[in-house]
Amino acid sequence: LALQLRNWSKGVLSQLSSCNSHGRVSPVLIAQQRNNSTSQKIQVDFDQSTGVAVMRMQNPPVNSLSLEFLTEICINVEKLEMDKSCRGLIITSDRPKVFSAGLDILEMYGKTPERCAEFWKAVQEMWLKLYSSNMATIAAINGSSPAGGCLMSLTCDYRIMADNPRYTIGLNETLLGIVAPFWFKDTMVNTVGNRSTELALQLGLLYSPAEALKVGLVDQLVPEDQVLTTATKTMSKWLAIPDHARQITKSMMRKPTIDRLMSNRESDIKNFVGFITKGSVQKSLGMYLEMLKKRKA
Ligand code: CO8
Repeated sequence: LALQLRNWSKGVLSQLSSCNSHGRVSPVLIAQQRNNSTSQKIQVDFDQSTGVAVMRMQNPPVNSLSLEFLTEICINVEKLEMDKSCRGLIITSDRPKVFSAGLDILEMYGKTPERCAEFWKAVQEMWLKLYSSNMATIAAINGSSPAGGCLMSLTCDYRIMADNPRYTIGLNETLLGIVAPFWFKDTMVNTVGNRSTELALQLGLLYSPAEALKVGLVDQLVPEDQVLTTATKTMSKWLAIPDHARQITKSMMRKPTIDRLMSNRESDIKNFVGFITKGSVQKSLGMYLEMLKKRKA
């Protein structure tokens, strides 16, 4: 089964990688949009009457982004993107207390260089698809959102977070002894500016919701039980803008950042694999995993 899954995701990812310079996908893998679809780890509810889809992540325990999960996210986003009646996408979590724990650390620990490369390509793909989406996108952040989880929410046009001081959000890579790559950094700079990014990335800052609002990492805080309803209401404001004007504006703002990764994908994969397979980095990741386990105990 593992082998089948691996081959399947390989095939899908190689198809998914046929993006144009905006990260938009050529008409491969075109699937007619169904109203609702549920895969094992993702539930998509598409409301034809509003043109808004809600994508719920349900990858227990903490929605960590494994190769398999990233592939499912890409497939679901692509299906929605292809359906011109879908104009808005809300991303949220079905798991309690966590939006996404970020990249699956186990995908970066003790893995072969080939597998690491395959994984990283999927991380790139997820970012490209979401950051260049023509849909209006809102992250309904109903739990903690470290590292890759924060990156995923940063790809959206607007972020609404649950006002619960126990939750945190940020690019905390340095705490794991790893380094956020240039396109993580660019996405953060585009959102909160250079100085806040410099502090956040070097110190691996994980912000409380109130702090995140203050630096502009999220746009709005609401009580936990109102995250999704607020996202839905906010989406209608975004969809009141004519699509083409909003889309061209979004592309104008994001294209230089997207192009930068598009023209450096292979070297970025090489850098990642070279870095992550280093003995010293593996040791740091091992210690971080131990710390996560101990903290639990
Ligand atoms: N990957 C894999 N497993 C994880 C992850 C993860 N990111 N996060 C948590 N887990 C595991 C835990 O180890 C634990 O496993 P087990 O049940 O076997 O002990 C299980 O998930 C549940 O975790 P918790 O008990 O900690 O759950 P809580 O609800 O108490 O807390 C949190 C949830 C806040 C999300 C907490 O788990 C946490 O802080 N996790 C770590 C988050 C993190 O630091 N992620 C960083 C990932 S790296 C990344 O995304 C970008 C990398 C860029 C690479 C660049 C290299 C060049």
